[in-house]
Amino acid sequence: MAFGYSMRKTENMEYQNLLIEQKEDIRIITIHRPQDLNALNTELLSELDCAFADASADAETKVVILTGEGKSFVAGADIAQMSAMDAAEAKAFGEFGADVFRRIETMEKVVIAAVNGYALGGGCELAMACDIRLASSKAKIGQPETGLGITPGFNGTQRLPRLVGLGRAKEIILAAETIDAMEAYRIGLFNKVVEPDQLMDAAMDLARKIASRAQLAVRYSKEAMNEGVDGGFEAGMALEANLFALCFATEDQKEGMKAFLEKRPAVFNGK
Ligand code: CO8
Repeated sequence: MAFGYSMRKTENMEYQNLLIEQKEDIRIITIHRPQDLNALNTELLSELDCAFADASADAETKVVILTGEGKSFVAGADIAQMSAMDAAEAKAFGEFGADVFRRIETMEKVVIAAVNGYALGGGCELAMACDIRLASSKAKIGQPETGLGITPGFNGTQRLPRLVGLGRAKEIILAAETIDAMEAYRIGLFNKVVEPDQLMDAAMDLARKIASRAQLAVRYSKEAMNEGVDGGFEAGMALEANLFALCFATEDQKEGMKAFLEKRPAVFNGK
């Protein structure tokens, strides 16, 4: 699948709307535009694109956690910016955001969304572009666009039905429904819900678990799942067969199986 990031590193990039932290081999990207509840404008989308490209190129980073500062993960695309757009500008903005999200979704490293609060419109779409969604019990998620006179524009119409089924997706999008964290968990939109002060610990625990696995196997598994969902079962079958075989050319496959037979934990080197 030809998406994800090429190896461009954005050395010394200064972000106006993001905080970047490195904890062990885990990169934490925090969206920080709290005065507007982390609403996504063009500048913030560009910064996200750079920050994920940087995490992708960073050899130390194995897993990325994406979260938001304050009471919101992302309260949607910036309505003030969008309100002045004509159709051509809206198309360009929608396509830019959709491309940024698609690069996040298809990057070779795992991305965990730690949904701390509102994830509405573009925020719901951004969370859905991440591989796994953990949420605070205070989180609220939904697609309010039809109440603003628009459709979702960062591919919510495509990702939501894939995650929760067509009927539920239609209810959420057509009725512009915002649902609470437990309901989102019940329908499979959130993987797990924890108390607000436990959210980052839960995200770190999961990130560490994934980071401890054989990284090529993690990457290939993600790629095969994405391909199957997007390109169909047979395309996914073919890709899985190739990637499965490729694993047998890795040092980590030798180590993983040897460690099992020797009844000891595996020590992977990512090769
Ligand atoms: N855009 C711009 N500003 C926002 C947004 C937003 N999406 N959300 C909140 N803000 C601002 C508010 O205007 C307010 O600013 P100010 O203090 O200057 O008045 C500040 O953030 C705080 O917000 P509230 O006072 O409203 O806070 P509340 O706690 O009362 O309410 C809510 C929180 C419920 C989240 C409320 O702010 C809200 O409903 N926000 C809008 C949610 C929404 O409709 N999101 C969807 C936007 S559309 C979208 O995302 C489309 C994506 C695809 C785009 C494709 C492009 C073509």
